[in-house]
Amino acid sequence: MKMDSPASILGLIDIQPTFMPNGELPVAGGDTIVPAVNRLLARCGHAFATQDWHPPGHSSFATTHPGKQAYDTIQMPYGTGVLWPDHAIAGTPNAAIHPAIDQRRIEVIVRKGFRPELDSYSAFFENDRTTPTGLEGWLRQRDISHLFLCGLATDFCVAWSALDAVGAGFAVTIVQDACKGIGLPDGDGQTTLDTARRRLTEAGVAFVNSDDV
Ligand code: VGL
Ligand code: ZN
Repeated sequence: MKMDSPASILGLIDIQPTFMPNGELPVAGGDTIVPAVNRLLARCGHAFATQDWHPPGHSSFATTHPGKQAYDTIQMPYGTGVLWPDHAIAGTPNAAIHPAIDQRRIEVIVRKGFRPELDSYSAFFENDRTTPTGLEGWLRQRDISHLFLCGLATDFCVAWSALDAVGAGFAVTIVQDACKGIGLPDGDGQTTLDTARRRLTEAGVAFVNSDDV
């Protein structure tokens, strides 16, 4: 399926200044994907975007848990979670879609992570894995069957979105040069990028470069 097919959509995952150099949760090179994303937007048939959108004092912030540091892990009621620097505060300029992104083709924007007690990486489900964002229904009602994903971060919100999309029955292609990852240690000398790449490949997610879609 091609990206400009009526059944395809380009998904922009969390392309927000908060995840870029000078942001609160900087992803190395996060700003460098913007030109490639704009080129993809100019060529796609449809597009959606997500925004990480947290209230102050969110449960995923290390500052909410006395004695904890950013990038520590913690037991949440729904499983192990990573604690992050305060980031993506709803309504702040750094939580906006990056101002250099050409939004003309973006048909719907999904915000996630706004429940104080629940973190949210995926565009489809919050991290309890049961609370839906509504995106799946929107895509189905629009007869979309193939997602092309780009954005931040490859090993967290892009990866979780891609795996949930596969689980929901969509074909998924990750545009790898239009993504950047965080890469936290993940045991056995592996990083979260290694783990994500393995899981995504096993799930049948395809990887392409933006010049090849
Ligand atoms: C993200 C960590 C925390 C992401 C969001 O967009 O990948 N990562 N919140
Ligand atoms: Zn977040």
